[in-house]
Amino acid sequence: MKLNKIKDLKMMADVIREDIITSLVTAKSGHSAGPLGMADIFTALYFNVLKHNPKKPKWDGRDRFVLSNGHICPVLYATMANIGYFPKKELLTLRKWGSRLQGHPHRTSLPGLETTSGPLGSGLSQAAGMALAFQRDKKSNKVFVSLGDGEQDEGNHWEAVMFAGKHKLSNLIGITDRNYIQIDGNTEDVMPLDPLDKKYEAFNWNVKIIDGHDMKQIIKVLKASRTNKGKPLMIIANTIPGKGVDFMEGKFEWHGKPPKPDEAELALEEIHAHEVEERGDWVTKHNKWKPIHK
Ligand SMILES: Cc1ncc(C[n+]2csc(CCOP(=O)(O)OP(=O)(O)O)c2C)c(N)n1
Repeated sequence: MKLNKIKDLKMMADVIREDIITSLVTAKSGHSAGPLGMADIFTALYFNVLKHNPKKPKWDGRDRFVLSNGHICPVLYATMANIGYFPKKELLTLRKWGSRLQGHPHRTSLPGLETTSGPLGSGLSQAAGMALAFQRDKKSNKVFVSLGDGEQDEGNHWEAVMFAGKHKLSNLIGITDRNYIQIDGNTEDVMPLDPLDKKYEAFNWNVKIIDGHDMKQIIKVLKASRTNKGKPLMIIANTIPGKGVDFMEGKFEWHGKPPKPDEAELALEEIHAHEVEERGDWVTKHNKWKPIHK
């Protein structure tokens, strides 16, 4: 299912946020801030930009999507379920024993996952390898990779940055979740990264900086990335951790904990109120993309 209208994409992002909250409160563990912050970008990727087919996850012509910041997988799972990779009710098994939806993604368990991830700093190397193979085979597939900002404290990440710059991997598109938080504080206190754009430019990358919650801008830049030329592209997406849930927004304390039941209720109310504000009564009457808690 492709969504072309900005209002439909925004609505889907809200449904995905609701599903993230519901899966986390059911799991009783997991990460809240990163997944909520990246919901708009994941919606844009899977519902508009990526070439992929949920019914044929191994289709050769597909783009590759690598989740390097594996801990934000609740947003990946919620997006994949909404677009049809697996039944939505399976989101309620997040982090359970035997579930296909582990706390960090396990490639061979779930169709549609390109890599197993969790150890930070390794996704860009994997994605660069895929991009180099496509470049050598003269194939038009693109490789998109989602990266945390705190993740970029890892030294091996920068080896891959150099490698991709050297090989001019213009089919490689990185998306940095620039939310300025990591596990125990602000990124600039823990290990300063700014000016991040200048660092990538120095390593021979193209750079675009976007507002990671402005759906129009996200779609424009992601679509344009398909014709990126000469160098790899890093999209630095300024996002708000916990976006959509007032008491979580901007707080690093929500990096790695789930909402309690009363907090989840508040969060769901707030996200639903946002949907209604955006689309009015249409939401309650016609919402064809029902979140799992309804
Ligand atoms: C190699 C490695 N070291 C440590 C961790 C534990 N860890 C998980 S998430 C995280 C912080 C990552 O920060 P960021 O990439 O900014 O993610 P965000 O807080 O935005 O979700 C850490 C240290 C890990 N997963 N892998």
